[in-house]
Amino acid sequence: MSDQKFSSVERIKEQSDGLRGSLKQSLENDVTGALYEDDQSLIKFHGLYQQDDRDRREERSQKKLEALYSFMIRLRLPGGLLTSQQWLGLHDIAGKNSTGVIKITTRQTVQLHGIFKSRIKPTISAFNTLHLDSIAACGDVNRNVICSAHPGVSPVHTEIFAFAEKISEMALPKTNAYYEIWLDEKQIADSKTKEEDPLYQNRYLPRKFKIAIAIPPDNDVDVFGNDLGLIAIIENNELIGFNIAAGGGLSTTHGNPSTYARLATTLGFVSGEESIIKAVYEIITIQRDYGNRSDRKQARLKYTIDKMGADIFKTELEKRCGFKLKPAKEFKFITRTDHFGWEKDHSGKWHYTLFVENGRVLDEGDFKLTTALYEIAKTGKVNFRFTCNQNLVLADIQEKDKKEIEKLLKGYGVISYTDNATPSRKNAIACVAFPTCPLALAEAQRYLPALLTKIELLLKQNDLSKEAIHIRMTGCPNGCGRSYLAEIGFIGTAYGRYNLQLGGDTLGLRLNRLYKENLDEAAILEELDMLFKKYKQERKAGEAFGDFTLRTVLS
Ligand code: SRM
Ligand code: SF4
Repeated sequence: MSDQKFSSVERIKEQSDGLRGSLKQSLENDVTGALYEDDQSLIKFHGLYQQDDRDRREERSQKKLEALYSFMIRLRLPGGLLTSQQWLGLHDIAGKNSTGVIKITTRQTVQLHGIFKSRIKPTISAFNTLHLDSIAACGDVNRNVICSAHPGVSPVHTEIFAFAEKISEMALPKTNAYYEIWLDEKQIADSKTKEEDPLYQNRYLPRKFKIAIAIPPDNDVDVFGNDLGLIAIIENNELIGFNIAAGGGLSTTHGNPSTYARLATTLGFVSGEESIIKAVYEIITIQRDYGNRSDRKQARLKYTIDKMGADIFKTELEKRCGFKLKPAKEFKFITRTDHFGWEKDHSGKWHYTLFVENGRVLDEGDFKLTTALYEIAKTGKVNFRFTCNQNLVLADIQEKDKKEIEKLLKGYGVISYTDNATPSRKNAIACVAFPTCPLALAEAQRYLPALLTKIELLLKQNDLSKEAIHIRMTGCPNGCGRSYLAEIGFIGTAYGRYNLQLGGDTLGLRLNRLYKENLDEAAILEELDMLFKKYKQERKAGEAFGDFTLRTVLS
């Protein structure tokens, strides 16, 4: 490894003094809305991204003004849970410091956009009073640990949610930088020795690292799309351990054939809390030690595993763990769709899962979702749990409170909004893309709703309105909306143009494939119309659209 030419981010991490860099000085510099260049990389480890409003780039450049810089913050929220109190706080912070839109992400947390440099500290400080942080929500470390979202469906759900917390804690960087920079805590004189970080050392990971916990029969987390997937094995209502899968990732780069999407490889089964945490820890250390640090396009665990070979990877893991993995246990996924509407759990509490189109909580026209959720939070009688499909579960509602919550949901039109959305729309996911994402080549969340209206018409004309087809769109091939696991995946190639991917399954167990390249809207609709007609006429009984396209047009 020593003669490798490291990427520039490696130098930035290593010289960052525990992720401090010159962030303090960057913040104090009021000549620009931006940070110093190296700090733009470092701030990600603190859960923030520097962005600029791409809708206004040209106008600003014509006026010789610097780009309109602002920051996006992403909370670290293992398992995606907020109390009512925390939701109220989030609502206020969003209104005061950001665009006001709360964006539920595909990794079960929330992002706020449009925070000016001077408002970062007040934002983080306000979150801190709510016992919330954004540490390691981004950067070359373990990210938000996600977990199947349906609370209390079985008695062991709570026990499994606790694993998301424990793993997140275990994999936090040990530096105190976040507290010093954003919350004005004093640097401890001997912080260097106090901050020893055996997991990340001073080089952190070669790249981002993602962990998901699936609770069968739900695969709402798309567990095999993660660097590390844990599948809970439950027998006789008891959690007996987890199957462990490693090396998933859902990103590619246009024109770079050495990049690919990959499903995680199942390595085996582990039981006992200590052993499970140990196995997770050591998978991270292998990636730390063997991951590619010179080419960031080859740095994710999926490439490390393919380079090492899955068997050698497993042997190394067992050596580091000091125990052998047992053969993987049987399990069955039957859905990855959110359980919309009311559901009662084993303890008698109620949950209402509502549809939030592309995860955007806002008051728009007559549909005032922001206000509805604020009023619901004010009752103090619900918890808020985010799903990895960008939706929201109002959770843990007592029988005696259900009527009150239902009245609010009905009054604000949330129930009819959820009920009236077609199954395909409810399953759809779109990433953020324009105007904030610097990597976007095409629109996603601002465009998919309108495209879906046209697709719904085609489905209706073909008597397919009741089909719950998984349709996902991303503004570039990075795959933030997990388009490579969709039955119909749209991947942005240029403004207004998308690759059309087909053949994914309904459970997130199969990647889709490129069907047609670089289509504009008219071409997309023409292709889909043809495919829907064919599907209607030639499908086998019960055959899902993704299975059908795999059999007929991709084979
Ligand atoms: Fe992502 C980068 C948004 C889930 C793969 N992702 C970005 C950035 C931060 C752009 C950037 O680097 O400057 C986007 C910010 C846009 C904005 O303005 O908010 C962004 N990613 C998102 C979110 C918000 C999409 C959404 O609409 O929900 C998701 C936030 C998740 C979270 O809360 O942590 C999000 N990103 C994903 C997923 C899906 C998942 O993890 O289940 C993937 C594919 C899975 C994977 O990682 O393999 C994903 N994002 C990427 C990549 C490609 C990584 C790679 O291996 O090459 C990038 C670009 C990069 O890292 O260089 C990226
Ligand atoms: Fe941005 Fe691309 Fe991710 Fe969409 S998929 S949010 S365009 S990086």
